[in-house]
Amino acid sequence: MAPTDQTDVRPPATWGSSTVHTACPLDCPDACSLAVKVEGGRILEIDGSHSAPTTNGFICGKVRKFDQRVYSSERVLYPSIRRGPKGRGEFTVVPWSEALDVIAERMQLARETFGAESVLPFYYGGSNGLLTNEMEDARLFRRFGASRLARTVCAAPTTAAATAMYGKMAGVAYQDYAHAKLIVVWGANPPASGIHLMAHIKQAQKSGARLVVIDPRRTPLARTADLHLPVAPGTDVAVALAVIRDLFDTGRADDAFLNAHATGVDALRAAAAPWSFAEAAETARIDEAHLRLFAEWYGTTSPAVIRCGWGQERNRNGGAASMAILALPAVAGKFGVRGGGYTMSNSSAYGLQAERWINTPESDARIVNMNQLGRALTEFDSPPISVLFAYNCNPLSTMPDQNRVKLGLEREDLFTVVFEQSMTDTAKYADVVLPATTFLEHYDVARGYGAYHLHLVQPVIEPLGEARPNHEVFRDLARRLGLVDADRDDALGQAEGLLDVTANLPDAVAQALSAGAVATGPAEGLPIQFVDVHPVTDDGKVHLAPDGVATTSGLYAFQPDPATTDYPLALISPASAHTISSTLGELRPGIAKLKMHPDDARARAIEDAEAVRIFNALGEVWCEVAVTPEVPPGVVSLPKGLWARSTENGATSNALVPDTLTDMGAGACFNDARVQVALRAKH
Ligand SMILES: Nc1nc2c(c(=O)[nH]1)N[C@H]1C(S)=C(S)[C@@H](COP(=O)(O)OP(=O)(O)OC[C@H]3O[C@@H](n4cnc5c(=O)[nH]c(N)nc54)[C@H](O)[C@@H]3O)O[C@H]1N2
Ligand SMILES: Nc1nc2c(c(=O)[nH]1)N[C@H]1C(S)=C(S)[C@@H](COP(=O)(O)OP(=O)(O)OC[C@H]3O[C@@H](n4cnc5c(=O)[nH]c(N)nc54)[C@H](O)[C@@H]3O)O[C@H]1N2
Ligand code: SF4
Ligand SMILES: [Mo]
Repeated sequence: MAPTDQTDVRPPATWGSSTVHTACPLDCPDACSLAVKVEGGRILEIDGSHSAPTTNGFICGKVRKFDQRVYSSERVLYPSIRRGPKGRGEFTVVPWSEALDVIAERMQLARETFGAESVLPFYYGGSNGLLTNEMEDARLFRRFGASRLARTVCAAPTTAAATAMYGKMAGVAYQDYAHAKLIVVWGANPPASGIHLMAHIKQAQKSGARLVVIDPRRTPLARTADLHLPVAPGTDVAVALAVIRDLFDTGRADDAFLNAHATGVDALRAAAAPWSFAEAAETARIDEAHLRLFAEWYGTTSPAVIRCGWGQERNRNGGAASMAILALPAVAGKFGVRGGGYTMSNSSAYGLQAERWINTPESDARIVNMNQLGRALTEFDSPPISVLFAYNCNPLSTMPDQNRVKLGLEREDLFTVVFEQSMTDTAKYADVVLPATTFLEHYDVARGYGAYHLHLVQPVIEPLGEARPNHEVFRDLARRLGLVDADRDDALGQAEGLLDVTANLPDAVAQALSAGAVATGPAEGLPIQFVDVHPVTDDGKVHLAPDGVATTSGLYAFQPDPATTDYPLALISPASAHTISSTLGELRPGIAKLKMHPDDARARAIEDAEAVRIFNALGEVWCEVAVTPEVPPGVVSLPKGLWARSTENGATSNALVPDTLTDMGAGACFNDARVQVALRAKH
């Protein structure tokens, strides 16, 4: 079907052939290389290719079935305008030109009535490559003067910690895990959330490496570990500091390394001093002997690598925890050898910079923290949010305090645009819905934040219906608002022209991209920390007690468990193998299950598979229960990324998640909800 407005996606050279090579830009550390079979312009099969080294021809089940999402009856295919009440999801199809005219008018009206800050762009873009997030959209909204968004929903505390301490130094490559003798997987669950690390962990295990998993849940990975520390959510800072104290006490701290390469050693040592093994084990609700064993293994084994994830950051102590974990390899002197050090996010490894391309300075408009969207929509009044433009994001499903977000979206005086691929829970609340292409229909540049991959995403089929890529739509809207650069407009109309962004890349990377190859690594070969890559701090050292780091509780501070007698259980909502955040949630069958420990179930006379109500002062979720020792007593777990349809009452874990912020980075506290659970009579 021909789009009604101009389109500039040119079929790639391989168009019409049976297999197109592309890459996966979804919010996953791995950024796989893909081989997609097409016939008659339709996707037949999506599989891994061998061009990216760690993909090695194999991908996850989610993306293997991504064609079901592309061709789903819930795909948004045409621009449309709301006809029923907000949230009902009833729309009338209109031409692109009409939809964009209406949006431009409403944005102008909002600016005239309340000022430009009353327009709020709302995006995250985790599943977008470099060309479809904070590019043409950033130009438009900066030039318009819209409110700025703090993109804090994910990795805010870890980024704050890694930046202050190491300047986001590049991490240990997946392949180099094979060289480690001790692997610590801390707050990460790679069998679900970054599967390509697993082959390298297994290879190391075969060569005799030990595996330690630090995770409240007894995950399948934890079951294969030599040691599993089922820490209570939010207590990692105590555990890491106890190990650091022990390293100093036993003389296993690497003084030579610390003297040469670190600052803030005394402050860290002082912060660790109160954390005896006994104190930390009691705080984290783990076995003291196990904690001692971990400290001994970590203090005496090399190469040792820590895969630090994001599970530990999503609570009130997330920044302190991430800092204490990142301090470990410095104190213990684990750097400087292949397979030693840490991996957190490698997203900065290529030094990519879109600023030159955006060619517009940041405005000084107010900054809205995305984790407090509900508050912004319902409480801000100087000016109020009058236009919400959501894209690359599904906030009703993925942001904290869902009921407040919903209240905001229900406001009759709010004009909401949702630019989407699927009729998400958020899109149902839109006044105007715009259809977006998927990564199988547009150009992008995918960058791994775990695996060192950077490669071209190219369309394998023509856009479905009237779906259009972000840059086209934002440019068209900018043109209507008189905000385009006359001299760049045409060039940027070409998908190839958009790849001009590669002009900002280091030569080797740009060449690899334009040749359709995969750029790997920030250095020649795979980087060894403190040999090939170094802290990107002012003095090139690791800062164990960085000056000026903003924390609400103090460096390495532990804030106690917020549980109350009314709400004694900690609710966590980790990544599941079925979705990427809420993407693909439309394909999830059945009602979600809350995992609960047998002791907690018994205390509430709840049996496996019964219908339950999970509640706190913010809301409630109706679903089923799975009674299992996989979660420890006092902790319950629901999957991340559920859509309303996956529970009996349409609310998901985020209806119970407070919009409080983490100690550093103003991040979201998804794993810090406290709840009660009760039996619910089945209808
Ligand atoms: N299949 C799949 N893959 C994904 C995603 C997805 O939704 N699905 N999401 C992607 C995104 S957006 C991200 S940010 C990454 C996240 O990647 P991960 O960090 O691996 O994922 P999470 O599931 O958030 O957290 C990992 C583990 O932390 C545990 N955990 C929870 N609270 C704590 C705590 O206080 N301390 C410790 N030590 N552990 C804790 C959880 O039980 C979980 O097993 O994954 C990406 N990959
Ligand atoms: N309870 C709980 N909630 C969580 C988390 C948790 O651990 N627990 N994790 C959080 C984390 S780590 C993250 S990163 C966030 C992610 O939260 P979101 O940013 O909301 O991510 P998704 O749910 O994947 O939604 C992205 C949407 O963007 C759309 N999209 C994709 N590409 C394009 C495009 O090119 N153009 C347009 N216009 N649209 C596009 C997709 O169709 C999809 O609906 O979720 C957070 N929410
Ligand atoms: S979601 Fe992750 S594992 Fe799956 S194809 Fe994409 S990059 Fe690979
Ligand atoms: Mo994330």
